[in-house]
Amino acid sequence: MPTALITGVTGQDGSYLAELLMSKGYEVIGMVRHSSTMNFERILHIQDQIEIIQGDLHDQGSLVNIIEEHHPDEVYNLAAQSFVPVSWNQPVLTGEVTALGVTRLLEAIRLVSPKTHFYQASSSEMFGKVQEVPQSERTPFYPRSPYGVSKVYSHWITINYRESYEMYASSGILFNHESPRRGLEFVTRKITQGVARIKFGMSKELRLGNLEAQRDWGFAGDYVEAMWLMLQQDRANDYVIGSGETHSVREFCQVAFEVVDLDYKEYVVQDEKFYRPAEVDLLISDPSKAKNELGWEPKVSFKQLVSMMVESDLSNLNNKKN
Ligand code: NAP
Ligand code: F7E
Repeated sequence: MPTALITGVTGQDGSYLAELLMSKGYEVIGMVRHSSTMNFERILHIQDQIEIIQGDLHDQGSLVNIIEEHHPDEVYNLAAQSFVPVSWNQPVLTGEVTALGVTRLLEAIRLVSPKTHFYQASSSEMFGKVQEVPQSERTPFYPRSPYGVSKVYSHWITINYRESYEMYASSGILFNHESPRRGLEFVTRKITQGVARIKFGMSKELRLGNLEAQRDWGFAGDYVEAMWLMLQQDRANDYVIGSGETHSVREFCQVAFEVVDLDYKEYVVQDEKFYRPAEVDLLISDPSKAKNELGWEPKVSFKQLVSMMVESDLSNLNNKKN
């Protein structure tokens, strides 16, 4: 039975990846950081089937101990401070976790278990002020936030460990991926929960920032399959993972409100509070390398994703009401 370590197992992607790996017969070890209150909402249903261990990307010793104890065949590094606006308020913390944390984990693997296959969660935020449309593995980076800058560092340190030490270290440059498990502060979930609240008469309006930003959105459940496929290849490599389509935040609102037969223009209010100091205006992927080499393609369309998220939030609120 292969063993996989997932950092960030309590996050959106961690929960879907744990489910996928278990379905493939892996023994899954999930690393969680200490907190005074448990934050296992996304993994409650599988908590008994995975081994939960404590560790933190800030703490080198905890990472060495975990790798020593488990010698995992595969490590998926999904842990990060991943919310872009927070990265301006806490740039040093974001760099410590999202950038340097990756070096700590790579060092632990290099010293203790150098044959382990390593996956790094790179991001389309690295393309930032895009230098090319669409963006592929060859597009130069121009990050626009401390988060994006941290992800560029972690991307290159992953490549550097591959080239310096012949470690099997791959990066997935994933475009935005969403689901009913998405954190409430990200725009898609903020919109779908907002739609459900308005439908049930619990809110009168939805306050958002820049409605013109365009993103290449996909379903997280599809994207964790690509992570796994990357670590099954003969050689480590880097892959862009996305849908190849782009849609504006405004369009997301329109489609989400249409699911409950409402017109977004009557409820969405633009609020400067949610504008960013530097915006990423347009992201659209060229995922052809992943299609050709991994045989990966997304299954859930944009409209299916929006409907899935709205329906889920309607059902969540309905259950709470009853
Ligand atoms: P998420 O929901 O924000 O999950 C982040 C996870 O990291 C959580 O489990 C969090 O634990 C953990 N974490 C934070 N700081 C940590 C620390 N110091 N030590 C150990 N764990 C820590 O993120 P996601 O959407 O699942 O994304 C997964 C990864 O992919 C992230 O690296 C993200 O930057 C990257 N990514 C995401 C997308 C996307 O669209 N979702 C696209 C490209 C790349 P707590 O539960 O304790 O907070
Ligand atoms: O913003 C605009 C905002 O916070 C998307 C992370 O997973 O994907 C995610 O980063 C867009 C931006 O995601 C609001 O200005 C408008 O243009 O949902 P988001 P993100 O910043 O694209 C990448 C790939 C990651 O790697 C990250 O970890 O929506 N927007 N109004 C808003 N955004 C938010 N959050 N809230 C608003 O009210």
